[in-house]
Amino acid sequence: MNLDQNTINSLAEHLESCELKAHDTPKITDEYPQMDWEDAYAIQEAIKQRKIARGCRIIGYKAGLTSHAKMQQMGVSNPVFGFLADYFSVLEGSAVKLSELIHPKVEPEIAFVTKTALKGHGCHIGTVLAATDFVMPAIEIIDSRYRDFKFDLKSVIADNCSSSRFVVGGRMRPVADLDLRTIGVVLEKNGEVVALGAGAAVLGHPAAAIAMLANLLGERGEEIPAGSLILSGAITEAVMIKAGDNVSLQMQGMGSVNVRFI
Ligand code: 0L1
Ligand code: MG
Repeated sequence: MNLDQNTINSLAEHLESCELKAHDTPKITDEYPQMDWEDAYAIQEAIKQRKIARGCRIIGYKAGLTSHAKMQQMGVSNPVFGFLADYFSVLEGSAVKLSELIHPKVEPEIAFVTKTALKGHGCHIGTVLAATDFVMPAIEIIDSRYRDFKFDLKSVIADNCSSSRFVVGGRMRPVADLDLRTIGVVLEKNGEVVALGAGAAVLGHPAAAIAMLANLLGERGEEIPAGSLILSGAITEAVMIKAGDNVSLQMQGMGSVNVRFI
């Protein structure tokens, strides 16, 4: 690690305040170019601890930049991982207020809910599927705190991987009778198709993203608890939205989920 604990805490406070007040900021590596990967995850962890101290519950995790489409869109080559706090969850049918966000985008994802804990090392697709209670369609609403989306991977990790909101819906499906690689997804905005793809866009199999996350957490002595919700990463590139937009995600065999923005 290259940053001391005081710097980590003050960067966590800064980034969380940007999130809560919907203010943007230059990427933090401009001021701290020496920041390394461990520092980046330590800042994310400090943001998580700030939320827990205020009474938030951590309900799960997310994998990001897991598809070639997203990696290409962002100009990076590795997945990243963040956490989901309780208030990130938007109930289907309610509206997301754009005044609470900076410059949000939507992404179609498969959400996994675990029935047993997952702990790396050595997790693989089979371990993940065995620990999965059900999967369901999810729309992730990402909202990077970085001005004009000018960021690098370390700054993104520190910023909890642009986590902001998500909505799940459609049908809960057990994984035993699904091939998650071939599940087709269609994302519509205001009735027009804006992105489409299949589950295999996420690292060849969406469960591979969950396995990577479990293995990363395992290195730190942590596990994914039973009952966690995990967003496995965008199947397509992210799509910008504005007030008045209605977004609908259809996932083959899993129904649809909708969200509107005001
Ligand atoms: O969910 C994700 O794919 C994380 C994206 C991080 C970068 C961005 O804000 O697009
Ligand atoms: Mg995402």
